[in-house]
Amino acid sequence: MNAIMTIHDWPIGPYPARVRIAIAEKSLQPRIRFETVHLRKGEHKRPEFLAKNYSGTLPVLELEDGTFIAECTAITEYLDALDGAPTLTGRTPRERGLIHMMNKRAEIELLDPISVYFHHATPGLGPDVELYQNAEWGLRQRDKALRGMRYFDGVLRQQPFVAGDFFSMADIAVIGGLIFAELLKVPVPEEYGALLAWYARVQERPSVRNRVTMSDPAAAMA
Ligand code: GTS
Repeated sequence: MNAIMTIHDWPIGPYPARVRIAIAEKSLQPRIRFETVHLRKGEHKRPEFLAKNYSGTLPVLELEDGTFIAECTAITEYLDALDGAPTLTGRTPRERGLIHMMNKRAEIELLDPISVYFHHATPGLGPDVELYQNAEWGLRQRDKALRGMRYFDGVLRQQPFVAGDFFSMADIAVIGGLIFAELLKVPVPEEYGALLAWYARVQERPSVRNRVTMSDPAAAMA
């Protein structure tokens, strides 16, 4: 019997989306249960949750033996390695190095800046959660994310996927960034045609298309 794992989750969140996509790519849905942590109520900053993830962020993977693994990259690496046949994090040392680099670059140049924009230059998660905001810093980070989009457009002019010839964890990180940007109405500029074409293509993958309905968000948010 395969163990059931828990994802501590926010169903519509862009970071949790990364792990939901990885779960579907690996066909692990039957082994996962989702437990919603209400970000807008600040549940992720309470001591009970901080004991699971010191950083106070979602998602967190809980293994059946009580181990907690936080950070999308770490969770994806764990899930990808489970069946001994990695598809998302690379098989050869070269693939693994390139995917890790591009995944990190997607976080540094696109996803994390757009998240900072959300928390600092928009109402974010609301006044009870956003205890310190710096709008100027947030707006700078939005500009950084737009520069990141230009960079990834250039990458995708050269190759079909973010880290090379196949869909990987690095694509999922850029998808997370574009999901976040879409939610905040920061569109990808029209001239970034390669990025837009890639995004249209990856959105056709069932893992990306069905990520929110993977759990039952209506019930989870009730
Ligand atoms: N580096 C972390 C990771 O990769 O897992 C970042 C995770 C993260 O920022 N998650 C968001 C969060 O917990 C979830 S969401 O914004 O995508 O819904 N944010 C809450 C907060 O207060 O920062």
